[in-house]
Amino acid sequence: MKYRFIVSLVIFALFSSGIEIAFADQPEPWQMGFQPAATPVMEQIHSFHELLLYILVAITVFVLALLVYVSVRFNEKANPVPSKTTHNTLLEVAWTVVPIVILVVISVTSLKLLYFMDKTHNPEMTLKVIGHQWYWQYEYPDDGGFTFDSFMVADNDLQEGQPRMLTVDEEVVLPINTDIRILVASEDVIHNWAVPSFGIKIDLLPGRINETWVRINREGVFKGQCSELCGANHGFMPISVRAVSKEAYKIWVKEAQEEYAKVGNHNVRVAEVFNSIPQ
Ligand SMILES: [Cu+2]
Repeated sequence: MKYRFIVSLVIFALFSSGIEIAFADQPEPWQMGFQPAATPVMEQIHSFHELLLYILVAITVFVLALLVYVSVRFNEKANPVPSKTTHNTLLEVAWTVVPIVILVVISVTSLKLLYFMDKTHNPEMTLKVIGHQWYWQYEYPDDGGFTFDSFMVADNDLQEGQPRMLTVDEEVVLPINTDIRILVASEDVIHNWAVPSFGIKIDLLPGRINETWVRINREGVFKGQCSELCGANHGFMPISVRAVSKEAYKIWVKEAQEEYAKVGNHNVRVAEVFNSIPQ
């Protein structure tokens, strides 16, 4: 009983100490695997990765066992007179067919996943992401077409609990359990909008629109970064997506439509933010 009480106290303390930290999906010190999945795509990437892991562990162990076996069984001492055998039909067919089967399994699974990731066929809403040197611009064409820019928060302006180089001034807000089409493009050079928990890493090209999709299955804050070398401040354009309930999203949209209608010349903000980043 006492033990349980202490555990719940610790959990409560952890959660109340920093909701931002407890719920944000972001890289952690000494992290080994992927970040937890928040979309069906990332769930499938997780299982595909597991499948590959099983296959490669099995192959590695098998080859290692063969090597150990031949060096023990067929070394000069144990086997002074080597056999002159050169062919074994069954063995040769096996070592051709088995790798083919493995490759077919990998390619079929991989192609299925690629097509699944490609697009959603019945999007309930669209988000546009436009890359700039060096910030993101987001547009909500289905909710009146308001748009805003999202900049990194410089070290000096960070508040407690906000992760360095992963915090932005304006988060993208999206509803959970909604098929969202994401259209991406760039205004200058190639950027890449990458959010690990969503299983998204897509190039933003000038003069071309690329498409991907998400269906976020839980509320939270999901962190990502630009993942294409796009110039001097490439490392200073993080992504922050806040996933909220559909009701909360509707309320946010109303506020956003008013707020972002007022935002004027964004070049002023560009100058402000870049002056605060140490060069
Ligand atoms: Cu970039």
